[in-house]
Amino acid sequence: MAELILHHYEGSPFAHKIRAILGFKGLAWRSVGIPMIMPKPDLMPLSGGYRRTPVLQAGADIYHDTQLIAAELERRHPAPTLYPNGGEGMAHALTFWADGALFGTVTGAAFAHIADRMPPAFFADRAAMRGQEPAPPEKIMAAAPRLVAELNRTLHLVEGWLGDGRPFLLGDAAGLVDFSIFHPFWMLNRAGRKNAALLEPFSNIRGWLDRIAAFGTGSPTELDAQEALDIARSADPADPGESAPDDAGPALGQTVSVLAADKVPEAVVGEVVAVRRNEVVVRRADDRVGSVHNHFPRSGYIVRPA
Ligand SMILES: N[C@@H](CCC(=O)N[C@@H](CS)C(=O)NCC(=O)O)C(=O)O
Repeated sequence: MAELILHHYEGSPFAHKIRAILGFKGLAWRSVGIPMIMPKPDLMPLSGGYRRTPVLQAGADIYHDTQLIAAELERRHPAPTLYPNGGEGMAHALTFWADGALFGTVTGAAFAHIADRMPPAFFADRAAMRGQEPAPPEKIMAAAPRLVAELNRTLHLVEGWLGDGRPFLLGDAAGLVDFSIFHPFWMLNRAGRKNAALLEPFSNIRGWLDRIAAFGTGSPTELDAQEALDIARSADPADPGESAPDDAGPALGQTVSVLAADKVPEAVVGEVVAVRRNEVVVRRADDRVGSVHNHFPRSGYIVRPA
């Protein structure tokens, strides 16, 4: 089976969700460091323009979005399961809350404390990603009291959730719900003393964060970006599997663009080679990697004829 290659950077919370899942499942993986901001010249041939972090590669198959990356890791390595107690639906529903509202609340408060210490290029890059003008650090920081109050409400909610002494959010076994809710707090904890201090009053959360951290991040070994491209080039994409087309989805063989619904301008264009309830696979070619299959979730993505 092709090696798992994660394209990521150390400080990325979404990448840490996947690193923690790799640890939970006890997997060996190859680690390719990518820049935190654009340009990402060694990622683009694989991703077809998708710029977000992380990206998972297995040979000539490229998986986008932690929603689909987690599902793919579960498919390849089902034990231990990310969906204990049959909680797959609950895990994905809570992941939408965690990746959206919770992540926004935590990053809002965290950046309000450290905006003056962040490189201006970071805010310029993220604003450009959303087609906006960067906000000045003073403006970001002025919102701190409101954003911290909002975060505190969320922290009380999770603290109470763990209040009956359960080790993990859905009971005795850890699962996707834990990793999805963990990664924003992991980021908060390492974003300076003022941010880490926000977690101090919440002992249930701190104990739970320690239990998740104890899973580690598996066994990574570094891989040069060019080698990752060579691996894709010398591999054939795997059989994309059975399709289950539906009226709302694209047809097999159609050339489509796949765009994140939150309007990050990164449409990936390719020919549909598989479509299922929550996955679309497109084939594209690039001089540096040959033919590859890019896998996207359908939830949160707009797939249109190109
Ligand atoms: N829905 C995406 C969100 C990923 C995301 O927003 N990642 C951040 C880094 S933590 C990102 O891509 N930032 C811009 C970049 O790295 O270029 C996922 O689950 O993978």
